[in-house]
Amino acid sequence: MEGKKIIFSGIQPSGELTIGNYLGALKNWVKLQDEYDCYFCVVDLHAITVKQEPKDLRRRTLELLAIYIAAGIDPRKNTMFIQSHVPQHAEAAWLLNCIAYMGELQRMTQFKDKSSKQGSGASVNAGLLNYPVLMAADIILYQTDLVPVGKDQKQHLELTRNLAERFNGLYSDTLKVPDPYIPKAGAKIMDLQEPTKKMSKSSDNPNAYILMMDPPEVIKKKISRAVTDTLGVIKYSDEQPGIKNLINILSAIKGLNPEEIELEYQGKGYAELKNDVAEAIIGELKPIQDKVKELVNDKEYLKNIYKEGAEKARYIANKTLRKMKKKIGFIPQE
Ligand code: ATP
Ligand code: LTN
Repeated sequence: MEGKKIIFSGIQPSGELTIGNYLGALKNWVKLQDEYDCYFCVVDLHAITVKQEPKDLRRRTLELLAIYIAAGIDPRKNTMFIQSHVPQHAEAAWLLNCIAYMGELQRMTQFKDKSSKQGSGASVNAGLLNYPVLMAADIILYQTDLVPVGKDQKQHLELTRNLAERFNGLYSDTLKVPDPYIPKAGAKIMDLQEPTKKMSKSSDNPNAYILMMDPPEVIKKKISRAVTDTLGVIKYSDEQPGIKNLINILSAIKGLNPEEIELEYQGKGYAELKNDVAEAIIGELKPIQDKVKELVNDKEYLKNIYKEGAEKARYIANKTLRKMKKKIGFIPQE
């Protein structure tokens, strides 16, 4: 592993995964695993910024690990673990919270969106505000070079960079300043019903998203109901956000440029495009779904992976945390 650049990324077990999570994040992780030393984390501490039913959180955490593996992340090559098993994350988050500004956290788009859903200021939990600081801690603990995420996380990455630079400025060079890695295709998969909004697993309308575990009939139905327009031509343009989104989905799955797809569908109708998009999604997801179903029943196998992953992660994370604490002026334990 020596000499390889380091990648860290994570997904929250806060709901069922959508094809947005898959095409924006997971599918790219699979491509990067050979070239980088990768840490892929199930970020359960982040998930509790919104209320979680304990038994659902337990089920989803294991299912998410199974999805990572089923999607093609090889547990022998990568470090895979559950965030709450590595207490250094919460501890480093505290250290960073003490150099983060209320103003910069309140300006985060995700905070503004999610806090407005939790009601008036008085009842918004502080975890939601501090969420990106914990994310920064996740990343800096591994001296991460690159963070593969969807476009919506770009602002959080900017904050991570600012916090790392601020820490280094205050206490001398300690933390690596990471770069985001945002894919060309699939960086922002849109809502199927309102194609100007990001596809989100927390949408109230199930027709708005496709889940990774949706069966083929459901995928076909949801794609056939996807909102398009009345122009009747297949063009990759902002004037046709619904069509653009379908082209993006196809492009991310097939590894083709949107322009190539546009050319292929010249003179063809929306029904044909929708049918092909549905078939492409089904073809991509089916083997993953079968593997997930098999893996979730093998609790011992999953346990071995997350135990071993956490051991390695704790060791690496602790090295950075120790340095941070020493520079701040805490007395080392030994
Ligand atoms: P929610 O939709 O409930 O706000 P989320 O799906 O955005 O949650 P995570 O589960 O933490 O939040 O997302 C994990 C990864 O998936 C991140 O890298 C994020 O950028 C990416 N992602 C999420 N939605 C999309 C999307 N619609 N298109 C592309 N990437 C996405
Ligand atoms: N905030 C991210 C999830 C996340 C993450 C991370 C992503 C938490 N910690 C570290 C990359 C690196 C989101 O997608 N909502």
